[in-house]
Amino acid sequence: NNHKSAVIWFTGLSGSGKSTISVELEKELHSMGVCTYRLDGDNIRHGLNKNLGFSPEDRQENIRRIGEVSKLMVDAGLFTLSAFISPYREDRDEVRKLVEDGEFIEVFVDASVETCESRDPKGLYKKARAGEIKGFTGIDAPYEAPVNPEITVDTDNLSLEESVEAIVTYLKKKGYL
Ligand code: GGZ
Repeated sequence: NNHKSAVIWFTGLSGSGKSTISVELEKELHSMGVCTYRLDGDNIRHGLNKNLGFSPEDRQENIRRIGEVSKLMVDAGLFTLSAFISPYREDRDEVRKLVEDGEFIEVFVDASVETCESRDPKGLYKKARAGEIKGFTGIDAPYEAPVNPEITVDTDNLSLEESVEAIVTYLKKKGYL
């Protein structure tokens, strides 16, 4: 149980695989005796951030609050897995600045809009195409890909297991685990 804590920040389009990968990574970390906490839309957007929508301003405030919570979790010694679209580079960089050097590990979950749209597990892309959801990331709202992420997982081509493995390998190589 001798590890440095950090926030593993997953960014990517809806349907890119952020949540799925974070759930599997968490299982892997637990099997190694690492304490974690996972933040995602289910436990944040229905509670702490239930007054926020999807305008650029609300997304910025969403990410700011999640960044502050992530910092608290890291201070508590937890590996914090945060999975949010976080489409704006500047907002992600603000979170990076909030924590100590080496405590922010940005994971770009890289899948093309075409791939995400073909998965469309909740039918949201279909609704966005039909104009029933306005300002949907990747359709009529921007997604700014990271320029220098610590890790990129290309989920167009990697399996879930391979994606998790790539992150674990990074964490070991950098001495987090
Ligand atoms: C993008 C939206 C939108 C719009 C609702 N744009 O696949 P999901 O359903 O579960 O993931 C998406 C989630 C995005 O919330 P985040 O907090 O991660 O977004 S951000 O970081 O940009 O603040 C999607 C659903 O909410 N959703 N409307 N317009 N995704």
